[in-house]
Amino acid sequence: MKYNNPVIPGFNPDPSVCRVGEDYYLVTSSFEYFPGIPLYHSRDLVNWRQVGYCLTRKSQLDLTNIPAGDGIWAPTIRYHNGRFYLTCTVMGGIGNFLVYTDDIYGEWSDPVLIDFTGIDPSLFFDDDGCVYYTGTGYTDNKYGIHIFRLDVETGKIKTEPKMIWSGTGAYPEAPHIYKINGLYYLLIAEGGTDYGHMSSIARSASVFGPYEPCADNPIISNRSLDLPVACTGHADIIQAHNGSWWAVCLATRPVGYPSYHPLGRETFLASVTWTEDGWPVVNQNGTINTVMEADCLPEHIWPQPGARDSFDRPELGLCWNFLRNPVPDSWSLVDRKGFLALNGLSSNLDGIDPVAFIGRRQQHFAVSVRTLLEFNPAEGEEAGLTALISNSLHYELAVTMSGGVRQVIFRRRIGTLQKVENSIICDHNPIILGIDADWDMYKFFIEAHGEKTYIGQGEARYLSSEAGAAFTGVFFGIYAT
Ligand code: 6LW
Repeated sequence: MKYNNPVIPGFNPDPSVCRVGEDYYLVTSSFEYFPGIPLYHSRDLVNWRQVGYCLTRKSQLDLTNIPAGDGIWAPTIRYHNGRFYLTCTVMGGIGNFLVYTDDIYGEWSDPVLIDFTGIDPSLFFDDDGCVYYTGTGYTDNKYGIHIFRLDVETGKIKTEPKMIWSGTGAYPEAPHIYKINGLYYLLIAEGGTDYGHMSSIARSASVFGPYEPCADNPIISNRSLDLPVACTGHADIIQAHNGSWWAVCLATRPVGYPSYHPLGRETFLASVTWTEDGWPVVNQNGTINTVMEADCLPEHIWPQPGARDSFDRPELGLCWNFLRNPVPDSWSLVDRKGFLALNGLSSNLDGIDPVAFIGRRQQHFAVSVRTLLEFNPAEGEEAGLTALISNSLHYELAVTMSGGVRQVIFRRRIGTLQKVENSIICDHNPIILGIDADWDMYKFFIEAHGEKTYIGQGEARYLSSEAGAAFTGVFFGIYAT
């Protein structure tokens, strides 16, 4: 049967998956966005629906002053004895921690801190009741995969962290341990998260090693191949309820030349088979594509939320994110029914101070975005629509008042280069602000009385990690300042 990748499109890197009976739960990294760690649910591993976020309270995730690209890195989700555990790192914040919940549709605990300096933590629950923590860190200036026993209740480290593998190349990261047929398998990412990304595996009779690398490493790699998918790696594997095996991993869909990927790193799925001597083979030959052939689980499709949000429910739809923690009075769904009210703050999209912003991921290359804005700006006030990948890479179309003149402006910021490229005097209020996007260009327009006027455009290439954004993907957002 054929299925399409990515299975979760738009910025959704570092996927980790667990199974409870016939239900699958998957989490991805969310960096400087709040709420933190989107949580997805599936019954067939191909079709996913978002059911919430793991970190929904500031007591769980304080993103104050967190720069773009820091924040939530690489969560791991595991299910053990009726409880879900999630371990993760807040870069630039509390470091490594775990949270847990007994109700996947409910709230997660406050963080339990884990005193290990490093990234990409994972948990492994052994049959004898011992819990092991793996992560990437340093011993004697050597970067590699470390393991120690953990008291999962208190977060206390019970054995000295031990380096167990440094992989086969650069940047051994994202370790996960699985016990399969009595052997401990250690799956890692390597090569850095860019075009050299890959996944490798090793195994041992003892959880502390020594680990023997698979002769066929890397087991996932699209390096140097002319495919529509690149940067494959950072995987988690799982046995499905019918006995089949699968890998989820991150990958990108680069476009253009030299290539770039404005949608960020997305979540991909591949089938896994096993060799006679017990090594996993991902999608027959370790490569991953947009169209895949596999013996899939019976299809289970979810109704997806509509593309339009009329802001007429008491809660924000799950697709919406804030940049860092929201300032409580900076937004409201009840001030005016059917509207999202943004109360502009003094800071804007260029910094890392609190900003009145609500956005959603760009999930497809060819999209059209529009929002109706009603706004009576005072001098210097501004509200608008942005395509943004970081505080130093964004384009926006905004209504503002300057020199006593109400106008619509189109501005681009690319690194330290910043320019208002167009401004037109405009009295329409309300006004529709829109973006027509494809893989090449974001074209910004206004629409009033049914007439569409393009105001400016910006290359998609400069809203990408190739242009300097770290780790994330493009958001479409509305903001006020
Ligand atoms: C992630 C790590 C990585 O923690 O990128 O280069 C980091 N690899 O595995 C952020 O996604």
